[in-house]
Amino acid sequence: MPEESLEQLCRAARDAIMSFDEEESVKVAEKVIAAGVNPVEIITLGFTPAMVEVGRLFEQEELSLPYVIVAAEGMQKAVEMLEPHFPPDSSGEKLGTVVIGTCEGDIHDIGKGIVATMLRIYGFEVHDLGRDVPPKLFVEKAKELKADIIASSTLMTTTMIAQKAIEEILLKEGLKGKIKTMVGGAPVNQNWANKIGSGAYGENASEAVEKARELL
Ligand code: HCB
Repeated sequence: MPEESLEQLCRAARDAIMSFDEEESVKVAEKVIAAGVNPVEIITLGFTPAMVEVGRLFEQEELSLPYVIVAAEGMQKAVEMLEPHFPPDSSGEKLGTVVIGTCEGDIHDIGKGIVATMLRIYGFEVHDLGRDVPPKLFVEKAKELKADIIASSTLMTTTMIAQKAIEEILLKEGLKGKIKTMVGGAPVNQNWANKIGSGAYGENASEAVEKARELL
């Protein structure tokens, strides 16, 4: 069977997510590995835009929750399979250390996972604390690991407050500005970052890498 091109595989990744077929997402990941195509391209140009589209359709009430769950699980499985095949750090040197996680009360972690992956690929040492992470833990871990940046993610308006709490803890502990912060997630924007005094806002994973570099 001839190897599939980057374009064909991106289309297959998008189709797998949009057809809510978890097994198909796994099959696409297998094809990507077999073809030796850069998996990062498939994640950023194939899976991610399709997942963003799923989010848009769900918000417009054109999709119900079970579809979203299947799409999300398919994407997560594919990313897990592709991760060991990522190219080595492109920079060749460690740029800085980042502690990343999804804020307390929030279990959405697909976007956070993509940001963590992209930061690693571009030369950051990344410690992913997972999801439902209390503000205090972000700061404790950043101190323990001598991290340069705390990157927090939140997908719900109700959990955005945790990002403000991180700034308050840093201020109280005299660490504001010493440990930089970056915020992200669908309800977050630059105004929110300015309002709470965060160093940066990342609209997507590529911008998150750019902003993290600028913070150092
Ligand atoms: Co969920 N959910 N959900 N959900 N969900 C949202 C977020 C709503 C907006 C949908 C809606 O109602 N309109 C909504 C929140 C409403 C609000 O805030 N007011 C919502 C809700 C309410 C809920 C539940 C409460 C539903 C329920 O149980 N009734 C529940 C949450 C429970 C909880 O957290 N305690 C829930 C559950 C789920 C799942 C499990 C079905 C699934 C999550 C699976 C998972 O993550 N493991 C899910 C999903 C998938 C979504 C939507 C549809 C898509 C989110 C997503 O993955 N987008 C989302 C609708 C939406 O966002 N439009 C909906 C794709 C990724 C790639 O984009 O924005 O996450 P992203 O990340 C980007 C970007 O933001 C940036 O880079 C990423 C990559 O480009 N970025 C950062 C992200 N983090 C960053 C951090 C940085 O420092 C820098 C940049």
